[in-house]
Amino acid sequence: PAAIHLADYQAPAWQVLETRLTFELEPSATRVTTVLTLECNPDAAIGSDATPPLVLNGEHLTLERVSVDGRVLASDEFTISETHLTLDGLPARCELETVVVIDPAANTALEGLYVSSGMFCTQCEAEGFRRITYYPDRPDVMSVFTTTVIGDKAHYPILLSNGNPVERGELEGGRHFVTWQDPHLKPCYLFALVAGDLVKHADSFTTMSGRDVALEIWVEPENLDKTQHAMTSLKASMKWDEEVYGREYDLDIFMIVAVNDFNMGAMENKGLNIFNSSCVLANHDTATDAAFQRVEGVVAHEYFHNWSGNRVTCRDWFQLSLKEGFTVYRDQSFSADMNSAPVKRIEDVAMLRTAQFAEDAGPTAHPVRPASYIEISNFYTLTIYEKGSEVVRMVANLLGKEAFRRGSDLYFAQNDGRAATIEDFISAMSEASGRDFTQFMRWYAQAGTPEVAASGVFDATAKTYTLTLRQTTAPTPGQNEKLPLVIPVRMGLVSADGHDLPLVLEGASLGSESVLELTEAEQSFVFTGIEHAPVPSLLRGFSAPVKLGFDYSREQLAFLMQHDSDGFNRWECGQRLALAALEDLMAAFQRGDKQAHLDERLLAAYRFLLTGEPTDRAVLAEMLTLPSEAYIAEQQAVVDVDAIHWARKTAKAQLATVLREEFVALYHANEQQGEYAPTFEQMARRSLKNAALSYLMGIEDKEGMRLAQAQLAAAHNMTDVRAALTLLVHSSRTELGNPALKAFAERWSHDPLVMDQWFAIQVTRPQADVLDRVRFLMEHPAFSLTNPNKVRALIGTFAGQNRVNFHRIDGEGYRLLADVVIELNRLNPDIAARIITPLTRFKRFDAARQALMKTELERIRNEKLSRNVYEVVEKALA
Ligand code: DPP
Ligand code: ZN
Repeated sequence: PAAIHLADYQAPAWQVLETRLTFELEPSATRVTTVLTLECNPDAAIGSDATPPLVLNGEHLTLERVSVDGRVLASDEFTISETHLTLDGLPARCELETVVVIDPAANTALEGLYVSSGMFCTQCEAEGFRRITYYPDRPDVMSVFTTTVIGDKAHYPILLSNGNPVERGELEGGRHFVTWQDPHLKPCYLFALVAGDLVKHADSFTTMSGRDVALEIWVEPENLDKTQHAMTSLKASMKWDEEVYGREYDLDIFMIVAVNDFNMGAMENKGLNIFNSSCVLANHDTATDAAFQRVEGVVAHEYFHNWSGNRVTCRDWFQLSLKEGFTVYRDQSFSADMNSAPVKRIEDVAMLRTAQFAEDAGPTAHPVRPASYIEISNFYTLTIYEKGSEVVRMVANLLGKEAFRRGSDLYFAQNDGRAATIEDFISAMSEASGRDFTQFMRWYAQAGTPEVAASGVFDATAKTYTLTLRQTTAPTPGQNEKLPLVIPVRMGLVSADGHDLPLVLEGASLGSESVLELTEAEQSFVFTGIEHAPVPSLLRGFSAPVKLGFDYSREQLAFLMQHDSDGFNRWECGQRLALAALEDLMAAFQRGDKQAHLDERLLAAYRFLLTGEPTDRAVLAEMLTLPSEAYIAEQQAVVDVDAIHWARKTAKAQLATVLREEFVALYHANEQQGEYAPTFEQMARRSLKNAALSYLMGIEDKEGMRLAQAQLAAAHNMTDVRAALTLLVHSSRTELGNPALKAFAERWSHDPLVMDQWFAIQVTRPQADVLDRVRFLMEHPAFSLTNPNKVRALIGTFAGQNRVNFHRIDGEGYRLLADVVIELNRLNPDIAARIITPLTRFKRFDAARQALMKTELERIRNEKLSRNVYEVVEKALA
């Protein structure tokens, strides 16, 4: 397969003025009749009357008929291949009709039109529409769509598509139809169709200009009691986007449909969002607090796309972060406003620094705007989404609230109804603020995580503190030379009594906090009027997506953890202190010393957290969580999974032993009172309580055991049930864990989303027998390789989160994953290419593991590979 390059972009030769689709639904043979009103773009015409060829994409389609302006074409009047339909010599304006037959029931790739739990649904982004009909399947071709859906009335009483319903009626043979009209220009990746036996949760929203919008969440009947949170989140999102960005909804109806088999989290199709059921369904019996927050975030994300993505779309797929980075930034800001803002920031940064940094340091590293790809589905990545969001966040912070809002207003005004580029976004920001973004644009072009080395010198005589910042970015595949970026470093200087000192830089008073802009490879900043040596607090709020190094003593870290005025940095300094203590234990493990003691300074810091002034509960729960194994691994030159696992487990046990009474007290202080509600105050209490329980269970404390069993039996809500069940199943006490698992499965076998949790709990068991359990569970009736959620819950969770067992030195974990990838490569290439990720990171491990992982990658390479898996494996082995 060949790569596609951004540099080769050419505007489309033909536009589609109007698209009329008719679907005659049958699971194994759906007929799609497409009428396109086409117009040749004036610049593309060859000479005065000759038109360029019309090249339409189309895959897995059986063509029945093509006609132009009412005349059926003979088979020598067009060219057809496995991927294209080409017509020559068309009039500059014409009407093209095609009739194709497709097989949705056999579509296990879940792209295009497919059947899930007996209903029809679609996923067209990025290039699924070409599996539905012949079409110029590229985002810069925008058209109005009219869609008629015809289906059996008994099986498919509900027929949905984009826009507004304009006509419906009965047909012979027990069939009926509905016609939908979408007046907004859209590219075909935003097309959607749903047909099934569904029920709706209906509500309404009055927009800022006073229009009533019907809101409908469509689900299978048994899920109707899991839709309230999504509806509440949707209304909050609509309101927030009006208030914060001035964006109003633009159709009379907004629909969400929950689907069980879905590759992504959700999809922002115009007026008809289709959601993975895991990102929309939640009630307190079946979903954890984390799931509630995911629902809120994803509902907001997809809704926000109505402007950042749909009204203004992307010119080509290289610009994907134009809509995704911006929309993630928007949903992160929304969630911060709805919940605890510092905790939201901590969670987002923790994810970025483990998963995205690892991606940016691995074989598939790519810029936020890639220069080339083989399969675009492989580029729905943490870099495009999360790093893309960090880049927009830097723009927002550099401009300040008001200028950023002027910039976004201008961007929407200038590009409404257009397919835009990242330059269009940045130029609106520049025009609105007067700021020059020339150098800043390197963030979009350069892959890899920049490292900023900071050092400080205090001069008692001159009363100065000189902070020197040096930036470097390591080479990434295909990019050896890296240029200096614009790195905003928000910072303060903290005095010995814990206060921010007034900052004076080159005679200018900056207040107690400043944003230094590092633009060169190395720069020094001299602060004057400093009487005593300060402790610098750097990169507050994680003001840039970089790795910042400063040679803090552990005393300084403990000090900042208590005194930094920036909540994010208090957490960050606690994490740095914990990391240092964990690295001591890892070193002890590596020299065979299993008696090593945890650094007293970390114990003291924990004692301070547990007994000091009560602070924000939600932040406290984060601060009481040791860095994850994945984050610790990210900080090592060579990852030693066993040392990391042992160190973290040992640190937890020692903390629990010394601070047992405090953890018991913390548990009781945060026990549930009253009805469950998905409020962040309640969530914070639950996470604190369950953090305490987790420490107690880390030493299999008797009282902890009793509390866990009681919490499980009380079954007050899934957050508490799952936490208790996980701790019991992960303990050595199988006589407690096994019956609990069995009872749980009996209670919940009818609910696929709960069974996904049941799988995840078991495959994260740290004990060595877990691999047999994974293989055993793959045969369980509730598991299915064709369902992406099951694959993620069982295989993805095992390979991604059970690091000691996935990286077993006998290579069995690797073999298991490779076996699954090989099967999925045929069934669902998109999921196959995602689930393989842990194997591609082999360079981070010791030689023995590297060899084992490479062997499995080579075994995969010997298969007949999909483009998706081919691209990832080739890059990994390059
Ligand atoms: N549906 C995916 C998302 O919203 C891709 N657009 O990010
Ligand atoms: Zn998105």
